[in-house]
Amino acid sequence: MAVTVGVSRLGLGTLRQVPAESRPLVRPGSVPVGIVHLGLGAFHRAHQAVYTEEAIGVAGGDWGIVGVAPRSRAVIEPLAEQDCLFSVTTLSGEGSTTRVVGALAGVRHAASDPQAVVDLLADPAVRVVTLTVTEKAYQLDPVTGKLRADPEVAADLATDRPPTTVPGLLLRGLAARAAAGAGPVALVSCDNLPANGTRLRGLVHQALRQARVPDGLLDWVADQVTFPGTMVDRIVPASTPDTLAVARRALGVSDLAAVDAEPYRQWVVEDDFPGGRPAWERAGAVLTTDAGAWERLKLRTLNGVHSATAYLGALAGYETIADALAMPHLSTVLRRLIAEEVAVSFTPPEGVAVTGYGDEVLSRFANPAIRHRTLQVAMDGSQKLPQRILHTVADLRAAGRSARWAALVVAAWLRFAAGQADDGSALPLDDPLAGRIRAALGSGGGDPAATVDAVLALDEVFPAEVAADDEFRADVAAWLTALGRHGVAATLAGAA
Ligand code: CS2
Repeated sequence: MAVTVGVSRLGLGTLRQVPAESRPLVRPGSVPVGIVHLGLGAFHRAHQAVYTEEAIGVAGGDWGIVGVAPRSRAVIEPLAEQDCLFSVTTLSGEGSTTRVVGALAGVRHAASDPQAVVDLLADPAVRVVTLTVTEKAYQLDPVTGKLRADPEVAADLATDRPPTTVPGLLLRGLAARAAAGAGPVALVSCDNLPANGTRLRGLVHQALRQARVPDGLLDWVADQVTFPGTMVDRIVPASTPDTLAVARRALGVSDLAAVDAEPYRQWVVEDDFPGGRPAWERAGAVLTTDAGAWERLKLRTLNGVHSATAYLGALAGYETIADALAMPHLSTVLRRLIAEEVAVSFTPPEGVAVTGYGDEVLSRFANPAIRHRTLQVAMDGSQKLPQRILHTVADLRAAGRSARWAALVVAAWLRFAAGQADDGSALPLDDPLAGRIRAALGSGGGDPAATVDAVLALDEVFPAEVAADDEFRADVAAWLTALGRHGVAATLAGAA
């Protein structure tokens, strides 16, 4: 991305040019490291980094973050050039505010220097490791939680080569930590996985067994490593040239690692940190003994409805979630999905009405200042749909209820995956299972019922009881037929 000539870059040396209200809450570089974060994407920068900085600002603590980019260098260079400083612009219909965050104490690139990451994980100063690596990087089968038979993971676990995968990095890091006697640590998944703490624990334990490490290491992990579950929430679209332009105007210097985000944020964290943690509650996080109900609420309502909006919106030709939501009848259909299906599929946290939460979610999606692309939310559907939609389906059907609106979301995903919008333009299928999804779609030979049967047979995506459910399959096929014949707009008009 172009740097505007004549505008200096954000960094320690230029901070004093930044308006006082936009400067960091902590003195950058002054906070010793206590956290390693894997996954330096926009979400981490606008979520955990902000909570951590605010917590340190109020309550102190040695909780500086070293951010690790597992693969891409794209964000490493700008952050390194900017002394690890970046800004978060909070966007609402009423305007924006921009603030530089000073919580990052260092950055590392795992792909080019995995040993540096292993060394960090073995550093006694590090007592918390957080992750936002996206669903697919866990390499877990979304339905069963089993570690996938991926050749890269297998090579990481079976050999001494430098680790290239998240399971490999964690395993090597924990082995080094145990060997160094570096003390207990919490590994905290902040990805939108179901029961993310339990999944991450499962990943580590499976990796340990596959790698055939000495029993001593298994015992050490059981004794010294915790896996608190979390619910994370903030809408943070991928940064664009506009993001950088808004940040530059607000800061007076250019920031090539800038992110923007909605005003809302939430973090519910299970309080199981054997080596301590930042006072995140002082920054508004909820510390609890069980985040499960919050996580289900958020994955099924917010993320489920997000995916629904993304697939229907992309098919109907809308570029952003906010624009898609304005299409006639969509919000009526989404409200019915929430009230008639999501809300009755699980027990929400005490005192929370799912329909009220859903209304708030829809108004957040409608924030006109957030240009969240439908295609961004649509990607990796095979990794997202189980926890966002299919668990809802399984619970509804087990209770003898209809899952007709959820079937519409699955049909929209199938039609999206087939690669053509209602106006005939091409839609990209960005998904680790793209090849298998395409093959299943192809084997249906254009017949909706056969297509549904073939795709629902993908057992990494569809729980067996959902795939075997005739009524649900018929609902999906009926929607797929309607979407194919009439397109999204007319299908919604007929249904709402
Ligand atoms: C979105 C999420 O990209 C997606 O799939 O549904 O990233 C969503 O914006 C966040 O989970 C909001 O907390």
